[in-house]
Amino acid sequence: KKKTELLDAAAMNRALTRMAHEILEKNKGGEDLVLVGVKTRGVPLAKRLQEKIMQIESIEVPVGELDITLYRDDLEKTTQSADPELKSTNITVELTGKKVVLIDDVLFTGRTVRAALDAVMDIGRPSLIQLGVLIDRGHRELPIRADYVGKNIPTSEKEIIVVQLYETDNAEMVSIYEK
Ligand code: 3GP
Ligand code: 5GP
Ligand code: MG
Repeated sequence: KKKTELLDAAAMNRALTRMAHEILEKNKGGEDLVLVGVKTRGVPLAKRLQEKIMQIESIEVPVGELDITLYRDDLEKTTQSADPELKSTNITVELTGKKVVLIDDVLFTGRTVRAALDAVMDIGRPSLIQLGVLIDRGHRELPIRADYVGKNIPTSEKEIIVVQLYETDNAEMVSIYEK
């Protein structure tokens, strides 16, 4: 019920700017990169990174979308018995031979990313796949880690990170709630 602000708009923007630089540094530029946002909030984040990469290196990196949904009606339960499943994709760009950077808002158990990896590899054969997340809240249940992290926020199982973006929430803030 109690809400604490962790990142304001300026801090989020700085984190995303740094991530864009890190993506370009690690991949020696934007050549052959494809950003794939995981819906809902991974998509606007991927588009913002695309914009920043354009500002930094004047290269347009394509953005695709994956919709991966947890088939459970109870978001209270943190550890999942049900696995997230792919609902839809909107990736028109070729992935084979490309460097795919998956982008999501929050990394938690890693199960969504696992499903995203499956989906990407069904679509094509990337030369490599990396992961960028705005928030890593810990509690991994799979051997998955992010290459680019906006902010590490150690959480308890009972806490929820709320990510609000202008594009989806008419607000720009990351906060933490105690359930
Ligand atoms: P997103 O689609 O932008 O990722 O899962 C539906 C929404 O509920 C997600 O939005 C996510 O922000 C929010 N959410 C909050 N807490 C949780 C959680 O513990 N697990 C999942 N899967 N989603 C959560
Ligand atoms: P995972 O599959 O790693 O357990 O969870 C990752 C997905 O669930 C992400 O798409 C993320 O949006 C959502 N998620 C998990 N925990 C949280 C959380 O505390 N806050 C928000 N906003 N999303 C979460
Ligand atoms: Mg998400």
